[in-house]
Amino acid sequence: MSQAEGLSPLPLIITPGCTLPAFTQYRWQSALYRSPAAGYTGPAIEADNKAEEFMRLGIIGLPQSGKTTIFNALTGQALPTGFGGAGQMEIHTAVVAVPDARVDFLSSLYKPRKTIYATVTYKDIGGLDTGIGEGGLSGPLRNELSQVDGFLHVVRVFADDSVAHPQGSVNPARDIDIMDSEFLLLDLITVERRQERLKEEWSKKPEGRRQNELETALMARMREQLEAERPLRAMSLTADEARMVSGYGLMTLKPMLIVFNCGDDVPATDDLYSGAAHDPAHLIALRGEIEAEIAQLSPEDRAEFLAEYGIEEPGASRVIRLSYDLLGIQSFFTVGEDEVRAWSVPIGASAVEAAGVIHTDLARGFIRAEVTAYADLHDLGDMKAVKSAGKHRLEGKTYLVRDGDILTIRFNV
Ligand SMILES: Nc1nc2c(ncn2[C@@H]2O[C@H](COP(=O)(O)OP(=O)(O)OP(=O)(O)O)[C@@H](O)[C@H]2O)c(=O)[nH]1
Ligand SMILES: [Mg+2]
Repeated sequence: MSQAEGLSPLPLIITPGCTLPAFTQYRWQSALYRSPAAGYTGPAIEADNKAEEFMRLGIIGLPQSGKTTIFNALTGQALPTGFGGAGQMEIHTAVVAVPDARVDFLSSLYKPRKTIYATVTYKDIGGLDTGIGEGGLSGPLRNELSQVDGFLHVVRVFADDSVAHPQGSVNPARDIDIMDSEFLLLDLITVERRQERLKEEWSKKPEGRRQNELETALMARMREQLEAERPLRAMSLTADEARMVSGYGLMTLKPMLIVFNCGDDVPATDDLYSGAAHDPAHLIALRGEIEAEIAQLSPEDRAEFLAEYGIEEPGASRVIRLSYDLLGIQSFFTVGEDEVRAWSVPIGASAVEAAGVIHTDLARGFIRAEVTAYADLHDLGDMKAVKSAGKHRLEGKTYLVRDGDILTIRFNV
């Protein structure tokens, strides 16, 4: 088996319903209606890419699993690795441009003054260990965990006698279970506290009883789910329900990508995990140390190195692609001589919502969206050809944006 084959495919275990569109949807709405930053006077296109709102991924895992190594691989940083923190909280943050060949093409076509890629924020969150679920989680650490939109759980697979394993042996499935149980326990505590609170409020706030009843029912369902040792992300919640709990920092509600940190000699990945708690589509094997080295190389050296190790695509790109999928996000583009730019919106976003991501004024004064599919522009070569082929459309507010749409918003404020 070649090394490239060894990296994939991952085990096929079918788990129903491990994504949570309703939750993503709520985050999206809260971002959409945020007003522009105070004192903002620049042109519409200069507005912050609100995609960062839903693309914050927390890298977690047991001590010494390779979190910082993977962080380096994903972000091109060269932070020191190795045991230093002794289980203490240590956070590193990096905002990374999402590589996208479509943006490269559009940029070569329009030759804009600026080319802006979508971004994803990675946080290396060190400090998790066994026992956190029993109240051993500090406030600041809980805050960090609450604020990310999803987790990359780094699981040690590499064998190396010089790196101590906190559990004494390498056993990926066990380590996944450990972190899952800790998070289940944390959520159970959160839900129980909320249940007590709701009981107290019942008599104190008669005016809020209707809402109280709705939430009490939801908490009972969540408790049942957690007691059955199933993550909350596997429940189906309505947008209202997701909104009710969005401020509670429920850990198992967030989507999670399992990252197997493999050593040089890639092991067979089939028997790394066979549980039902994770969607097989959300498991990925990376060779952390090598990937971190690759991320330090110049583009030319990188191609050579990848070929040498039989790696078809750097892990960083694969993780980003999976993260889009994990968080239910897609990209659309705006083009012009001034700027070619990628924007991210949740799958299911309408044209007016997409306009609002560019600038709230565009949503407010929305008239129509001019829409071209990236593939049509790519195949036909330029916008003139697209138009004469009848592939350029006008769409209204409720049009559902598709991945790769090139949008021009007509608006009037
Ligand atoms: N052999 C080998 N060693 C690795 C690999 N990935 C990480 N390591 C080593 O494992 C040790 C821990 O890596 P880190 O990236 O610091 O792990 P961490 O999870 O950030 O550790 P803490 O933050 O201290 O919990 C370091 O000595 C790394 O060099 C790998 O793929 N192969
Ligand atoms: Mg670390």
